[in-house]
Formats: sequence, C-alpha cells, structure tokens
Amino acid sequence: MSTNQNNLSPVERIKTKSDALRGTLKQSLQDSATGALREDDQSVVKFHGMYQQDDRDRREERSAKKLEWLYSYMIRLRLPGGLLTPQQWVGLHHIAGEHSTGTIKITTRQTIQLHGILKSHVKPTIKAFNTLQLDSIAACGDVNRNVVCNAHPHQSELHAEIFSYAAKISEMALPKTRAYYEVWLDEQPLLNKEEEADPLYQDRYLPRKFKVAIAIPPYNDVDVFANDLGLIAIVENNKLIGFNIAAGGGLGATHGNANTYPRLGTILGFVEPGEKTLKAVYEIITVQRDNGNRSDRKLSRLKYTIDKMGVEAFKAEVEARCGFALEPAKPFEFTQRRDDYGWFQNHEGNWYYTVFTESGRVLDDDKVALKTAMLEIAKTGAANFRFTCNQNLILSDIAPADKPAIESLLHQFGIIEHTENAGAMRKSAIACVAFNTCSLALAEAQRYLPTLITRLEPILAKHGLSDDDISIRMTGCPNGCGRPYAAEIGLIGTAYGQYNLHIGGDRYGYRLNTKYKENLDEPAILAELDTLLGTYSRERNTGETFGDFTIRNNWVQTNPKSAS
Ligand code: SRM
Ligand code: SF4
Repeated sequence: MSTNQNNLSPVERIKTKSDALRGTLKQSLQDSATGALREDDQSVVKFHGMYQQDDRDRREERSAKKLEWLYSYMIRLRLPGGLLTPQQWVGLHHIAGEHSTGTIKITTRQTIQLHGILKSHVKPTIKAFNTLQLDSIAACGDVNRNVVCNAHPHQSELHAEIFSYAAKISEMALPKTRAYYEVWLDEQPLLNKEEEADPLYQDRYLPRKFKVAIAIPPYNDVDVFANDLGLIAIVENNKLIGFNIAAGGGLGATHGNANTYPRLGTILGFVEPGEKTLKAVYEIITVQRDNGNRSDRKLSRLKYTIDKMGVEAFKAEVEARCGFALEPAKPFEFTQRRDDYGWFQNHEGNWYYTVFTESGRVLDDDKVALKTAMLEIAKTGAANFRFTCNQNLILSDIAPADKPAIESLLHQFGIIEHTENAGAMRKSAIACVAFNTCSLALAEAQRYLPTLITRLEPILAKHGLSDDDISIRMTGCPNGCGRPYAAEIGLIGTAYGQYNLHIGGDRYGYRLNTKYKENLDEPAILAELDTLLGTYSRERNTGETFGDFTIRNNWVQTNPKSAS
C-alpha cells in the first residue's frame, strides 16, 4: 500500500524540504509586519510543539477594522507521564502570566498548553521553559507525541518502574534534528549535518501524528485503546513481567466522510519488558512510517494502515522487523477510568491529593482561586505536580511531615470544598478546548460543558443519579480531542450550539459509542437525556452502568470498531 510519490499531500513536501524542520522559521519570526508565520512554517512549527492560532471571538471585529486576525501561538510541553517539580510549576505559573493568557491548561494527554502567546513572545517563552529544563519538541507534528502513563503512584507499587517507560519511549522516538535548539535557543548551526541523521524519521517523518499510552490495570485513566499504540502492563507476583501491545487506536473522524472513523486498538500480543518492549514500539512506528498513507491525511493514521494491511499481516511485518514473535496476550481487566479524588497514601507512605480541575483549566475565577492556590503549594517545595489524562492535577509525593501544611493551604483556598462539592458526572467529564482558540472548532466545548452539566444536574437528581459517575465528554468537532467516542455520553459539535449525541460506550474504555441523534441543541439534549436517564434509573440491573444499559436496551448496537 505504498503511496504514489506523485500524489503526496502538500505537508509531505513541506516536511522533506524543511531542512530538518528549520523551514524559514527564523525569517518568519523576524517579520514584524504580521503576527503570522509564512505558510509552510505554520506546518513546520507544529513539530516544535506549537500551533499558530487566532482569537476566533475577535475575527469579526478585526475584519471590520480591516486588521489581520489576532494571531497568537499555543505552546504544548513535552512531558512524558505528565510530571513537574514544584520549582517547575512556579516557573510555569510566571511564564503563563508573562507571555500567555495566564490560564494553564492541562490537556487530555497529560501535559500543559499555554495559549495566546504573541509572535514576539514565542522565543522568550521557549527560552524560559528551557531554563526549567522543559521543552516542547515533538509535542505536535507527524511524530511520536507526548507519551502518557497512569498518573497516580498509589495505583501500583510498580508505578515508578512502569512510569519510566514513558520517558524511555519519548527519548527513543525524539527527532534527532537540532532545529529546535537553533531556532529558539540560538544554538550555533551544525557544521556536519550527518550528526543529526535520523534513522527513525529520516527526512519525511511519519505520515501523521503517533500516540503511545501505558496503562497499569485495573486503571485505564490513559484510555489506552484510543492510542496508536497502547502498552498494558502485566504484573504477576508484584513483578512487571511485560506488556500486552494494542495497536491501531485513534478517534479522529470527519463529518460526512464515511472513510474516516474512530477505532479502538487491537491487541497484537505480549512482549517482555526492557529492550524487547522498546524494540516492538520502535518497529511498530517504522511499519507505520513505511506503510501509512501519505496522500490523504484524513486516512493516514495507523488505524487505517492496520485496517488496510489486515491485523495479521501488520503483526507479521512488526515481528519480522523485530526479529522475534509476540507471545499470546495475557489476561487483564480494567475496572476504573475516572480519577480518584482527594487524599491517598502509597505503599511508601507518601501522600497524594487529586484536585478537581474542570476541563483542565488552572485559573482563578469567581468560584475558586485554583491558580493562586497551586502557586502557594508549589512554593512550599513539598509537592510534585502530576497531570492526568482526565485533565486533573495530582499534588504528589508529599512526605507525611509535609501533609499538614499542604492540607492547610488546600483548606485555606477552598480547594477541598471545590473538589468534594463537584457532582459525580462533573468529575467524570472531559471537554476539549474548542473556542476561542481551536481553528477546527464548530461548537463550544470547555466553555460550555460546565454549564450544560449544571442544567443536567437537576435531571440527574430527579432520577436519583447524582452519585453515578456516568462519563460524559464533549468536543467542538469530530476530531475527538476529548475522546467523546469512548464515553457513555458523547456530544460532538456539528455547528455552533449543535451536537450529535452518541451513546453505548462503556465506562472503562473498551467499547466505542454510536451516534444516536444528530444536531441537537441544548433543549433537545436535555430532553433526550431526561428520557434516557429516567429509563436507565428505573430499569437498570444492579450495578449496571448507563453505557451497558443502552446496549442491553437496544438503543444502539455495539460499535464494531471497539477494542479487540
Ligand atoms: Fe487534538 C487537533 C487540542 C488531544 C485528535 N487538537 C487538535 C488541535 C491542535 C487543532 C488544530 O489542529 O488546529 C487542537 C488545539 C486546540 C487548542 O486551541 O488548544 C487540539 N487535542 C487537543 C487537546 C489540547 C484537547 C484538550 O482539551 O485537552 C489535547 C492535547 C493533547 C496533548 O497534550 O497532546 C488533544 N486530540 C487529542 C486526542 C485525545 C488523545 O490523544 O487521547 C485526540 C483523539 C485521539 C486521536 O489522536 O485519534 C485528538 N486533535 C485530534 C485530531 C484528529 C486526528 C485524526 O486522526 O483525525 C486533530 C485534527 C488533526 O490532526 O488534523 C486534532
Ligand atoms: Fe478543536 Fe475539534 Fe480538537 Fe475540540 S475536538 S480541540 S474543537 S480539533
């Protein structure tokens, strides 16, 4: 299925002639006549972890004044496993205030984004991050993205060992080019370009983004099957014996394009830990590099490569490149995907507090001064900051002696109250960024889902479901950044104020949902959910989740692209 070289997508040409991702970024940055980058550089800059965006709330006003759109940049950190020291959080807080909108956004891939950074501030921002030993290399672009791992160290005594694979995989799959250091950090250009030869990415990189997740059963907070490549840790007698490998997950789809679809991963087999695991990950990436579609970017993710090659042929090719066969997959079970809120202690005696961070937005608003509170906690130096794929924040690795001081700050700023008082559905919800920065948004998501849940709460209460952590996820378009297709209730934007309603997904990330109703506005969403939730409440079996009930009740059929 190799792609016709004459039919390459424009991005393929931009990559190969980009001089190892340098493009003309330096010249683009110097052009003070516009807030934008040159067209090709807008693609190249993604590989440096940033996107050119504009304030969509202000497009009309700017156009009326005959001004160019208000361009700015989003920068996404590369943070394998999503961990910052308190010193790094303090630094991040100040960088956010000085260069961006000020809001620190925790993403669904366990990292941080800052928005609204003007062109003249991008380089100072990257430099400031560099002083904190943080970078944004490969956080976006056609490369391996941020590697995610179960966030909470209380979940397994082997957490640290398994967690270390996130950094190992991230390092292994990092592009070799020095472009980032030259463009943003003023490193002298290489005299010998051979030094940055890149056997993995060569000069064409991957056909599309590539995502890796590591899950430690029974917890699936990473939504492992939604990734191109998922590693499921297998632990026996308190020892990591290896990983089941799932491949071909991905959620993006395009309204009206039947060739595109969300798909959850297929388990290929089991591999021993260490070198063999890393080799298998590497070669799955090379098979995608060599076989992925480079003509049509809508069909270029690994899920389409696998479906075209067939699972068995794909697996055989991976094994041939590895020089070893995968063993049959080992049994495992996921029984939780949501975060555990509040205090937990791990086997070493350290304390952890998971803070409810609605839609991952760390800011001070009229409800809670979350950002100030986190700064004061970071200043104590007594807690690390870990991020979850559910967009929450864990104050972590707190020594018993330091717990009272942290707890007192949590009380002082009302964080404990804020976390405890949020309802079960709100605490299980995810919303993507959407407006005002996402150029692809058709409808609101993070600015609207909290309001919708407030309007749903009386309905939940009426049906006795206030404590039921039904998963609800909303995105502003079908790309699936908030993983709505893997939720019990998925709301996917089709136009401003309108959403497709999907149901039938399970609670733990094995089964995709299915479209149930199209183009609903808010009254229609509330009416539909009132009916569905009422029936569920009356007719469910003991312990039956909403997602499972919707399938048993034949409201929708099981989605055939679910995990297998
Ligand atoms: Fe995403 C594109 C935000 C997780 C699938 N995603 C975008 C862009 C960059 C829009 C763009 O291309 O111009 C969004 C930037 C919005 C903004 O203003 O910040 C964006 N995606 C996000 C984040 C920030 C959502 C959030 O609220 O947390 C997440 C950042 C993750 C990270 O830290 O790396 C984010 N995106 C996801 C996920 C979920 C996941 O990976 O677990 C998915 C679905 C899984 C998958 O990849 O299939 C996802 N994003 C997409 C797609 C569809 C890709 C596809 O295969 O079709 C696009 C569009 C594209 O690539 O063309 C996209
Ligand atoms: Fe933007 Fe769509 Fe992703 Fe939401 S799902 S952040 S609207 S690309």
